[in-house]
Amino acid sequence: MNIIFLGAPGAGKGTQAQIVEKKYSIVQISTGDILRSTVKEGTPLGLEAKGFMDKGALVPDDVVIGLIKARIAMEDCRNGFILDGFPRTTDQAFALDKILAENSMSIDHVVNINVPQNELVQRLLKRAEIEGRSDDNLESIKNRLVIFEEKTKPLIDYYNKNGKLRNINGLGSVDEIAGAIGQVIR
Ligand code: B4P
Repeated sequence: MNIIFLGAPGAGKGTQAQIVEKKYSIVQISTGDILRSTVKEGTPLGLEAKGFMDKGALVPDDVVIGLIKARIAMEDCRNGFILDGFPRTTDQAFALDKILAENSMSIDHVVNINVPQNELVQRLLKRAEIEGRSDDNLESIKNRLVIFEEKTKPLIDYYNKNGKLRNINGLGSVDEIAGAIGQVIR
C-alpha cells in the first residue's frame, strides 16, 4: 500500500505517518526528516536547505524531487511507503507521477488531515517549547501557513479528481485520528 499524507504544518502528518508505518509495516518517508538530517550533516545541500527551512519557505522543487526519486527507488519501498510532507507543490505532484510510473508503482490513498489555523499555530508553538525546532517560531509558522494555502492546497483538488482523496478531521486525540485513518485506508 502506498499513501500520501497531505495537511498543513502541524496537522499531524508526521505523528500519524509513524503510527501507520508500525501498523502496516510500510516505510515512512518524511521530506522534512530527510532535509533535517542533511542539515545536521552540514553538507552544502544541508546548508542551502537550512536557509529555506528556518524562514518557513519551501526548499526548491528540484532538490526535494531528487531526494524522493532516490528514496523511492530503494528496495524497502517495494513493500509500500507513506509520503509524509511530499508532494507540497503541483510541480512536485507531477514529478511524483513520473517517478511512480518509471517504477511501475501507484498511490492507493491520499490522506488529507484538516485542522483549523488557530489550532495549528498552538501545536507548533507547543512543539517549539518541547523540541526547539529552529523553524517553529511565530514568524516562520505564519509563513509556512501562507505557503500551504498558496502552494499545497491546490493538491487537494488534484487528488480529489483522481478519486484517491480521503478527508480526515484532524481535531481530537492522536488515537481517535489514527482510528479514523485506519477506517479509510483499509
Ligand atoms: P515538515 O517536517 O514536514 O514539518 P511540518 O509541516 O511542521 O509537519 P510535521 O509532520 O513535522 O508535524 P506534525 O503535523 O506531525 O517540514 C519542515 C520544513 O521542511 C518545511 O517547512 C520546508 O521548509 C521543508 N520541506 C519539507 N518537505 C518539503 C517539500 N516537499 N518541498 C519543499 N520543502 C519541504 O505535528 C506537529 C505537532 O502537532 C507535533 O508537536 C505533534 O506532537 C502535535 N500533534 C500531532 N497530532 C496532534 C493532535 N491530534 N492533537 C494535538 N497535537 C498534535
